[in-house]
Amino acid sequence: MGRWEWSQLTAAGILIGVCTVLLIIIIIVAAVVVPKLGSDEDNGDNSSGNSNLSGIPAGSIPPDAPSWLNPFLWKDTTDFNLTYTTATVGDLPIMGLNSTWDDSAKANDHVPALNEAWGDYAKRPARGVNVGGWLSIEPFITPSLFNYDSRLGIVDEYTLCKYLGSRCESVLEQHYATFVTEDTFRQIRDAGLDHVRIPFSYWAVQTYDGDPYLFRTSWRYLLRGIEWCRRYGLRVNLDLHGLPGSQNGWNHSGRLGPIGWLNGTDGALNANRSLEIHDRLSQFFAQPRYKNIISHYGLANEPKMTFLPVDDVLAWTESAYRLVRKNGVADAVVVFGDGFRGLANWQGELQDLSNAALDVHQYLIFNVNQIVFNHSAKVRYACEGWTQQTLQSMDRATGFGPTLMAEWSQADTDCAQYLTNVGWGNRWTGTLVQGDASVDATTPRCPTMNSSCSCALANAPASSWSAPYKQFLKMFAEAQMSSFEKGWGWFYWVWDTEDA
Ligand SMILES: *[C@@H]1O[C@H](CO)[C@@H](O)[C@H](O)[C@H]1NC(C)=O
Ligand SMILES: *[C@@H]1O[C@H](CO)[C@@H](O)[C@H](O)[C@H]1NC(C)=O
Ligand SMILES: *[C@@H]1O[C@H](CO)[C@@H](O)[C@H](O)[C@H]1NC(C)=O
Ligand SMILES: *[C@@H]1O[C@H](CO)[C@@H](O)[C@H](O)[C@H]1NC(C)=O
Ligand SMILES: *[C@@H]1O[C@H](CO)[C@@H](O)[C@H](O)[C@H]1NC(C)=O
Ligand SMILES: *[C@@H]1O[C@H](CO)[C@@H](O)[C@H](O)[C@H]1NC(C)=O
Ligand SMILES: *[C@@H]1O[C@H](CO)[C@@H](O)[C@H](O)[C@H]1NC(C)=O
Ligand SMILES: *[C@@H]1O[C@H](CO)[C@@H](O)[C@H](O)[C@H]1NC(C)=O
Ligand SMILES: CC(=O)N[C@H]1CO[C@H](CO)[C@@H](O)[C@@H]1O
Repeated sequence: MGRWEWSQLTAAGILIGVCTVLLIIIIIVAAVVVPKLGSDEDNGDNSSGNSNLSGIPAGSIPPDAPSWLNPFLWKDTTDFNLTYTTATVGDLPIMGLNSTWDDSAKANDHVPALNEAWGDYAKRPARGVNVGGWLSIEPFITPSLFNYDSRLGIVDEYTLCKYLGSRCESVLEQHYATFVTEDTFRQIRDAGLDHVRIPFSYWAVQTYDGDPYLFRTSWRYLLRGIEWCRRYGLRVNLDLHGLPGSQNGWNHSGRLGPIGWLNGTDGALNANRSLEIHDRLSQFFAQPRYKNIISHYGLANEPKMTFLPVDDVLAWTESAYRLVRKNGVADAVVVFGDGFRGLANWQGELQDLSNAALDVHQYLIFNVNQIVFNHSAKVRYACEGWTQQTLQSMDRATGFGPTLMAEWSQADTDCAQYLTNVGWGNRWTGTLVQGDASVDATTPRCPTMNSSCSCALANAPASSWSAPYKQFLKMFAEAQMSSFEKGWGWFYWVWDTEDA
């Protein structure tokens, strides 16, 4: 996380055998182009939208068309079909999509084209990356969006849009249009990857009860992103990252605070709303055009099952699974989060769901007893610990069975700006005080565990990193890929951050 973007993993050099098995060489040739926020679009728009779209007469759009059907109000019209249509599937607009599609592209010569079967993920694990911080924003990924006086308490998408009010639309659309572009997917393909996980949140589909979230604008960017993946032969893992009420109370669910999904007064209502969201999404993504490209359909990112009643989450997951299949999402792997409850606890749970996979997110920086590992201990744990966990989970006798790692990183510290939260310190230097003693870190948690713990190295420009440090990063990544390829594969977190 933070500075540990995929593109900094330059594995083109000598392969070091960190695990006892042969490692897979991933040739990274990507050079990151950092999208700059705040620049003006040059496609003829003014502050409120496009006033001149070539080929589209203004009169072709009814004056009362809602903004999501009116390209004259879109900041970016590249590659969208601008012909007006009110057609929907699952009550979600198809506006912007072309009628035909072409699934003949393949990401590289080692994987099948989209219109050929991928085969068994246990034999050909996914190698992917997340376009995180794009349609579900996160302060550490785009700190410039959260650059306000701390007294305003702007810490997540909810508080940001609440503060911005009607300006939320232009700020977020500017971000959607620039943070991820067609070139992003081309670079992902060129980096040797074959899958992309796209996090998005429920307000792409629906908003409720005075939600401040920007309604639906992210929907068309999601659809265009999928089309761009198609162009480069990349398969897509759809990741519903924020659910009504918040499934984990973390900032990246949209709203930091109490969990309101399956908990609290509106817990059941929010569970029902989440099913309604999946009812619509799965009708939409059951269309033939998505059959080959949506390889993974995610139900809920990181439900906090260490707090939520486990049986309620399992029952919700089963209902969502059956709904999605009933609506015709037939081929995609249906993905659900491990809920941080320990992989062994999944043995015997939900095992009758076919083509479903457990999603585990592996990091060492969010735990005060693991972040202190020195470099060799981190690599060792990534090799041994995570191989053992993956094998245990993949075996239906000792775990759930199919298991993938849809998030992991090379992060060694939690030093990046806003990584823990806007305004909070970090574990590394022992400055993380959040009012909960069970997770606070008030003494330094770098390997020396004393006042020499510093963020200076981790936060320095990559160009200043030493050769041994870069070698550690490479070995740490290779160890993880080796472990995760004993399962159904992996998705690096995250492709890009603003300061990369
Ligand atoms: C800006 O675009 C809007 C929407 O198309 C249009 O109504 C308005 O006249 C334009 N304003 C300027 C100054 O071009
Ligand atoms: C609209 O755009 C077209 C080409 O994209 C250009 O030729 C034309 O001059 C523009 N009209 C106005 C009023 O800006
Ligand atoms: C849709 O079709 C138009 C016209 O052929 C094309 O310019 C555009 O690139 C297409 N969009 C996508 C996402 O393929
Ligand atoms: C653009 O959308 C319209 C309306 O849905 C459709 O009739 C047309 O075929 C689409 N154009 C292309 C190039 O796919
Ligand atoms: C569960 O909901 C209650 C009532 O809204 C709330 O006070 C509590 O903080 C929630 N629990 C968590 C862990 O968010
Ligand atoms: C949500 O609740 C409503 C009202 O009780 C019910 O009609 C609907 O079937 C529920 N939706 C789902 C997907 O369970
Ligand atoms: C790293 O940590 C391991 C386990 O605590 C220890 O055995 C090893 O000596 C340490 N290595 C260095 C270089 O400090
Ligand atoms: C921190 O601990 C390390 C290893 O024990 C030691 O070498 C170093 O001098 C200590 N630094 C300070 C400032 O105490
Ligand atoms: C308090 C909180 O929710 N913090 C999380 C905010 O999101 C980052 C990732 O973007 C996490 O690392 C924090 O734990």
